[in-house]
Amino acid sequence: DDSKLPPKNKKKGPPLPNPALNDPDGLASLIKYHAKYSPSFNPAKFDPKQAYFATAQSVRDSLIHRWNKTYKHFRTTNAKAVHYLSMEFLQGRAMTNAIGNLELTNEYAQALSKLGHDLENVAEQEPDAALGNGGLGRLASCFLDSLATLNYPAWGYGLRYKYGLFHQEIDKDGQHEVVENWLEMGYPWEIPRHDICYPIKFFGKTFETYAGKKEWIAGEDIEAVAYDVPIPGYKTKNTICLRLWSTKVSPKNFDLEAFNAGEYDKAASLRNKAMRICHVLYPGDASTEGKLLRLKQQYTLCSASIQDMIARFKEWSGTKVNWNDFPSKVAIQMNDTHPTLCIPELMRILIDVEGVPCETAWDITCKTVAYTNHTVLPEALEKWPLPILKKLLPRHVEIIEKIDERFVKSLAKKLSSDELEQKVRNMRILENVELPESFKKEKLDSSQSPTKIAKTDVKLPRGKENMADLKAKNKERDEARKAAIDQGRVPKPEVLVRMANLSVIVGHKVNGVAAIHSEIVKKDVFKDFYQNKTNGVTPRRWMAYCNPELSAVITKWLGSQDWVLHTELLAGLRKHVTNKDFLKEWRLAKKARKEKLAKFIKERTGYVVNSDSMFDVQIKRIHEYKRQLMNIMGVIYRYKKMKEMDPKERAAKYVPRVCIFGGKAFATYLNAKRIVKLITDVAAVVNKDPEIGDLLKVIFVPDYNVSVAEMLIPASDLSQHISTAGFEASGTSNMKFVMNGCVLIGTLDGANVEIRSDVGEENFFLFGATVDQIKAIRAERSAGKFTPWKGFEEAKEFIRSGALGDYDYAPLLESLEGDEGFGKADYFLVGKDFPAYVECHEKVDKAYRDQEKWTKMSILNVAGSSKFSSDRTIHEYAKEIWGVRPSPVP
Ligand code: GPQ
Repeated sequence: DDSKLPPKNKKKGPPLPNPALNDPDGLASLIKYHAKYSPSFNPAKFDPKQAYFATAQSVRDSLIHRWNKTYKHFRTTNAKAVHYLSMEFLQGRAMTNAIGNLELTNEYAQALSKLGHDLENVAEQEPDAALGNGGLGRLASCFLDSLATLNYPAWGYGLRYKYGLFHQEIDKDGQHEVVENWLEMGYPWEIPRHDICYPIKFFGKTFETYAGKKEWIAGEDIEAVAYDVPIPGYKTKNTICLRLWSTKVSPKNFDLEAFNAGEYDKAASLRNKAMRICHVLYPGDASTEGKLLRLKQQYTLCSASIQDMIARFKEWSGTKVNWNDFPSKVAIQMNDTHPTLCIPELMRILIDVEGVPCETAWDITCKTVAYTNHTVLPEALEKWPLPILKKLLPRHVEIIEKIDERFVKSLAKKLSSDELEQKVRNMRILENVELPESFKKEKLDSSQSPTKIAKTDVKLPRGKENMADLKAKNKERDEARKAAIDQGRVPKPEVLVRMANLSVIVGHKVNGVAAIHSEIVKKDVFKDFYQNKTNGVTPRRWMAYCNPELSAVITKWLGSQDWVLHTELLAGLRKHVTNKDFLKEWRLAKKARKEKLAKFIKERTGYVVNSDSMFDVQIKRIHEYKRQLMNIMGVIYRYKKMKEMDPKERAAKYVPRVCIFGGKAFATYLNAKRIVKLITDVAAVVNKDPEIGDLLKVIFVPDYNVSVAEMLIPASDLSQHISTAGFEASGTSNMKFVMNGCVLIGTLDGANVEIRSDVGEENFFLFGATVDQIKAIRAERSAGKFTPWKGFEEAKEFIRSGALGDYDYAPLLESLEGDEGFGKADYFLVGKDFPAYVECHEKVDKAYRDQEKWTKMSILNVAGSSKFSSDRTIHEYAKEIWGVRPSPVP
């Protein structure tokens, strides 16, 4: 369409326009310039895709400018910087965020409109960068936004996966995973840095050289090359760097001889091996090959990042490198245990390459690294088989074994012999290894001076067991086990490396991610210097940019936009809560987003929903502990009851609701996939029932990702955070919903606890068993004493009856049945909590009928959301863990 072409650039040649950036005409000419001279697409076309790429290029120019200034400034001040290591960054789209943080939203909207385009539509052309699975990765991305905004010297380090999280397709058989080729059209936000490239080694052997020095000669060599993504802060020049590593081989590893002999696969085999490392996010690790690949990924991230930090430290130190200064310049935060290999890698480089004495290297490493724990689910705590780790990283295993040995010795000096064996077994890094014979001797010889490992002082778990009994039982069990192994009746258990234990032993700080979670981990992980850092989310992306309508109302009534940086100002909304005009504007803003969502739902699913209905939303990864199953069974129960009533009674009892679900199931997690299928089956039946009409609709939004969340969260009235108590470490979408004036229904789990206390108990729908009740509930059940509520049985019966089609739900229903057994006995207490859950939803219906009251609840949720800004979280980490200070670019 010629009419959409940018007006012809009158000047000859490509001198870059240098407009005042706050001038829409100048921006328009910059966009035109890029549309014309960017080589990646045909200049004869200027459709929304091209407009997106050209606009992105123009924004990128500004970002690079600020980014260069930022690191020049950091270099001049040489202040301590934090390095956030994470295997996941769930960035989502970048453009709206970048333009917003540069405070150029209106200018870009006008510029694009002059060129015949609409900013929102152009921004939607961008594919999501989904280099993460869920909460953990999105948290890392929120942290980068806050680090930049608050002017902290910081780096993000991750991997540049060719294929990020899979694209979810839904059909009559349920979920299918399809690769998401997010890099296909090029990613305008990254800057390839071919000058920043480090060798990465795998396999091979270690050799003793002289005086106990070690040399590791590798069996496979690859290279990690940096791709830098600038992360702009809001209302500041500071723009920090997310450095993503990609893998390759150096050209010398390409076998030209083989290629010329026609052996093409052989010629390229090393290259393929190297490229494979960054192919996909979280490759399946059920097989040994899969484990090796995942370990290679983790090690690549750690080794390249540590080498980068060391190179910078040396360069910035000039001629006099003092390694003892390293911890006063470098803080490393490990986002869960995935980057734990940075511990032995830092020690290896210090000792073997830089010649630092072991004791000093140990001391430096401990002072540098800190660890965040994100789960108490045992299956999510990483353990690697020792032989696999040893094969891939022989030198690192030696270092890990040394750390383990020292730790065991230090425990021996501290604990009484009664508790010793059990504690050592629980706390040491290696699992399933016999205590060394010398161990008992060490124990007796307590006159030795304490080793330097003394910082790993432990606080013992407060078990109430009778120690003598326990000891006797353990001894009996151990002897029986040993005899069975000796006689070959039972295979010798594999030795495992517990990454969390390694992180806790070495890290100078360990933290959980919400108050309740930290309490639980403190009991299990038993560390004196244990901390809580309640998660947070960035109010830029999750309020200002995704919900401009509500943000405008907030800004108007607070009298300024300062709340975007200072969320404590949101409390000021409370004093307007009786003002009718305010309430009306609030409702209209929410309504505008609901209409947008209704349109989106129509496009994505074909279903038509009424935007006057209550929008009830549960979006997150599909997992049994998150209990989407309880939600959909509640919907089934509601539907059944509706069908039993006459229309009048039905309309009197229930308010019209749209129950919306979204989330991906891990490809091999069958019960999660069955839950997805169940939701879509219920939707197919309910949505076409003319008797029910608008009173109940069920929607499964396919391919849930960051951008879908940005569409759903602002439009929600009610959202569900209903995990079994004690299982959700924090949750972060709960915070986003609260910030968008959505009321929560939930259990006392994760950050719900703190949210409820901050927004007020009367503005939160609470139900369900609490953490301290769970054990007794399970015990009761295994004693055969639990009788499920008849409503729960009815819902199960409905699923079993075939009313939803012929899919086999038996395995899913079996997980809810029986008193004992793996994957059975309703481990996540759906049946136990179900009656309270249904009752709580009845309260929600009643409350929603009074729209004025509901609007007040909605406002009070936003007013109480201040603490959940990631700015607060980052300030806490900076002060209490990293020891870094803001350093704004002048
Ligand atoms: N979380 Cl261990 C993940 O998203 N992935 C993981 O591998 C682990 C934790 C989540 C956790 O389930 C949520 O409760 C937290 O809110 C989130 O991490 C961020 O801390």
